[in-house]
Amino acid sequence: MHSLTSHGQYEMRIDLTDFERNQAFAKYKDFKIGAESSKFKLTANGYYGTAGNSLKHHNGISFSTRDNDNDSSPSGSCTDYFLGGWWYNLCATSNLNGVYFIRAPDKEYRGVYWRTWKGMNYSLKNSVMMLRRL
Ligand SMILES: [Ca+2]
Repeated sequence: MHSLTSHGQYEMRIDLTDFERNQAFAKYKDFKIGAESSKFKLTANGYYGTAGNSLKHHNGISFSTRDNDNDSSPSGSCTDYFLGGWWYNLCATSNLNGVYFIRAPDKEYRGVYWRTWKGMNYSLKNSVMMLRRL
């Protein structure tokens, strides 16, 4: 992803679907993933769409996994709670790599969510991230 987005300008479109078949999208006109040395820092600017900008809180943040804590929480690791890998800040207003649930999450905020659309406790049915060169 870094290699791709470091050459030319890319946009990201994220399509979200809930369990009632409603859909929403978020599009970012300027989307980049930084080099490994930046720990794959996210750049997501130029939002427009119907889902709201739940990547805003994650813009400029490095990627964290369970064995690599790069979040903004000094006292612990967001991934200990959220389990998936993401650009965790303090910690997440979106978490598309969260745990997949068919019903409500077993713990608060642990599902696949996009706060500005369905809140943090609605675990989405489907999400698709699509990258396109402009
Ligand atoms: Ca931390």
